[in-house]
Amino acid sequence: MATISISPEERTSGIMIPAHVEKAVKAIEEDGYVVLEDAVSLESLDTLYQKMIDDGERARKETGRFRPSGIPLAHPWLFRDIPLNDMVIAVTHAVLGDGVYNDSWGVNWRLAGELEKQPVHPDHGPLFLSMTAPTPAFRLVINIPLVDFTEENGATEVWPGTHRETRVLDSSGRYGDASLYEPMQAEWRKKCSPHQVCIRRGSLFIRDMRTWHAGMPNRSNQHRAMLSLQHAYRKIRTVEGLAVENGSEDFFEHLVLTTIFTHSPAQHLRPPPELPKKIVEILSTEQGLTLSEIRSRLPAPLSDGKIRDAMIELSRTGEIRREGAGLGARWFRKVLPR
Ligand SMILES: O=C(O)CCC(=O)C(=O)O
Repeated sequence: MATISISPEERTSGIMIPAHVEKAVKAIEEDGYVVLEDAVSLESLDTLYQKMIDDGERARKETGRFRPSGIPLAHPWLFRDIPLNDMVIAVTHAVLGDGVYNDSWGVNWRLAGELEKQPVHPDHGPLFLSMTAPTPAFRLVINIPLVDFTEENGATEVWPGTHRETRVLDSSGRYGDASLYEPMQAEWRKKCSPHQVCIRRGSLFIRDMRTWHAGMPNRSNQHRAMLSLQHAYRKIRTVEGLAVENGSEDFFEHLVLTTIFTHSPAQHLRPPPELPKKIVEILSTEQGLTLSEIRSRLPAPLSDGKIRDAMIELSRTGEIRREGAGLGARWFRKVLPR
């Protein structure tokens, strides 16, 4: 695992030494990811984690269950060394070039006692489905743990080198049909030694989105949270945009990194959509349904947009999970700890 220790001088000045940038670029090219150690202040991380835990616990009073919260994209929870971390930007700019932009920001939770391993998957398949040589990276994920990452609490598993896989997993280039994917996994397992990224908080890892990975069981008694930002090459179509609180946009100004916004209300301020419970009920009786099968079982017709919003909300709070991609994806209910 290539690890770069950020020095106090680099952190204070926001300028990463060229040898560190070069090492990071090489690791992303060869392994599909790199760790930057001590790149973020603990104060920023701890304040954010505590706010998200408090929000989740408040929900427990109403619903009886901890509700994993989205990231608060509003003052006073905006910390420059997280979305505008100069060390991260130095690396993503070196890989993706001028015009690099950030259009996605989320949180991956593994709740205390959540014992199911997530299926191993890439977040994006090869860019061109007919190529036999891999293209350079075009989208990078920046994963920032909010707690120390250990084997016990579900540090993410990564599969080094798998960003170079050019075989098409399915038409959308993502998880693919299990019968095709399992032999490929057995093949890669022999040559790439998957391992968990056990790093202290303050450290982060930057991953080519094609690199296979999985959320792991959390056997500890602390909820594990990890921020997930995406930086993309300027000619790649933007997928989301950050839902920041109105009036916070100026905070995101940066000479190198452009942030893309959406105009929906900030995620943590949005009330949960009303439909999800019905979908959870349907998945309690029948697991592994496609979206159209779920739609056909709903008591009243509902627009695809509303169903999609509900699925996003339920995935975000960890109640359901997807296997596969596109219209063929199948949805499962997860058993969550209380
Ligand atoms: O939670 C994790 O460790 C990984 C989750 C993830 O990256 C994903 O769902 O794509």
